[in-house]
Amino acid sequence: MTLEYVSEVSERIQSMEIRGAGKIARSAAEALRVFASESTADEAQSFLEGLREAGDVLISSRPSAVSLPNAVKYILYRVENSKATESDDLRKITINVAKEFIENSLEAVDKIGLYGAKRIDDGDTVMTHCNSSAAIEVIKSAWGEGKDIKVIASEARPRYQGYITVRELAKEGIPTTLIVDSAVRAVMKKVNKVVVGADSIAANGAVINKIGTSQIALSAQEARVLFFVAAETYKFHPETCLGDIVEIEEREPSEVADPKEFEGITIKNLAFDVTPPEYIDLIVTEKGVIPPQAAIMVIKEEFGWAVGDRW
Ligand code: RI2
Repeated sequence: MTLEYVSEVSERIQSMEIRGAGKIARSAAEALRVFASESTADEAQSFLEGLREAGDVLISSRPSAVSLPNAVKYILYRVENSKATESDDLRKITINVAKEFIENSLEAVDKIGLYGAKRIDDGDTVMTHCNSSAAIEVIKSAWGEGKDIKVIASEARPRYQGYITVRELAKEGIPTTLIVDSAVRAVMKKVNKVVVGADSIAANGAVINKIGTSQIALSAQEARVLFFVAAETYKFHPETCLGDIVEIEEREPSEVADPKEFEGITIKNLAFDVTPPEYIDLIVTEKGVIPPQAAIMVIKEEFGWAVGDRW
């Protein structure tokens, strides 16, 4: 039984070599699949103990994207409730459930693209932030339908995931402009729709996404620009129904500036912020397009198993 691959994936998630809430979740599922296929445990109990340990390692990699614990807990829940008693059967179930999670996750992004594209009009200028595969799918899907759209994308300092976004969109031939994060308000009057992704969505509909998202939402609100969030249902945070607060990841100051050049100065590197539901017009999920106020319903329907009798 080896945790080698699991630890490697965990490190790659921490360093952000693997990043993006959806991708993190799929990589964790894949790591559990590999763990199961390599496990030599011949007793059900020891297989399950190893699987739980692997899950804990993965969950501890990054704190803000709930997609990660949701993926791990879902796989564990399905395996633990499978009634299988032999380690071989548990192994097969883990492999199948992990594969199913990955397939469903990819399919969800496609559906979000289709649903979200209906809310993008011909001639629109769409703003996006950071690098969200779900948000990009909405944009690509609208473009694929022949809509003549333009995109404005912000850099997303300090890790510059906006660079990935602009390159990806330009490859599709979509006219794309890159701006610095602080230029958002200056260009908002030219924008018709904002589409961003999510790392977590709380029970009250608040969206936790890349730092800078909330000021884009504020700016969009001021300019009466529609603000959409594209997110799979496994980005809704079950524990927030019970009062939990989503932990905002604080990363190394050195990602912002070299601390040696700023001695005696605190450099803060908050990776995410919270956009209140009042600033969000729609959340596009694979199960449909909903107002942020419906988040609690999504959690009840999709995560009853996770919250169980703690409701
Ligand atoms: P998808 C990213 O976080 C961004 O905040 C992005 O909006 C979100 O995950 C969702 O991404 P980071 O990993 O799942 O770059 O839509 O810190 O790809």
